[in-house]
Amino acid sequence: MKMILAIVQDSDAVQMSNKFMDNDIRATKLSTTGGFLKAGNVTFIIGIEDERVDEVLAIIKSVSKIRRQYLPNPSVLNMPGEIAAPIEVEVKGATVFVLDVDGFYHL
Ligand code: 2BA
Repeated sequence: MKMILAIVQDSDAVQMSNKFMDNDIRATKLSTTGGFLKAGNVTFIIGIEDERVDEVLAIIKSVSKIRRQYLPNPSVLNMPGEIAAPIEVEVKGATVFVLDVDGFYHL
């Protein structure tokens, strides 16, 4: 068995949750916060048989979208009147970890 931890953007989370349900994939959804942007994202915890990992990854890939976010340029924050281009950050569709599971108990 594997555990998949998938960090996805808020905007894709509902559709992803629905796809997991439709495909009988059990998942737990956590509200999380990215350390860099300090914006909300969603982390799914999925316990799954080894042979279904690719199926889960395919669903995550099909739903999640790469998006661009813009941050104020910190170099001008203390200079009133200065205009500088905001910093562009590309947020990937999903950040996914696949872990081996030593034990699984559903008591
Ligand atoms: P955040 O930490 O808010 O990062 C959002 C986006 O900001 C990142 O997109 C990346 O494009 C940029 N970024 C992050 N740290 C940076 C840095 N030190 N310098 C410059 N740019 C930086 P993604 O890489 O697609 O990450 C999306 C979200 O996935 C992250 O949100 C974080 O919540 C999670 N994540 C990404 N890599 C991770 C990792 N190795 N471990 C745990 N969580 C991770």
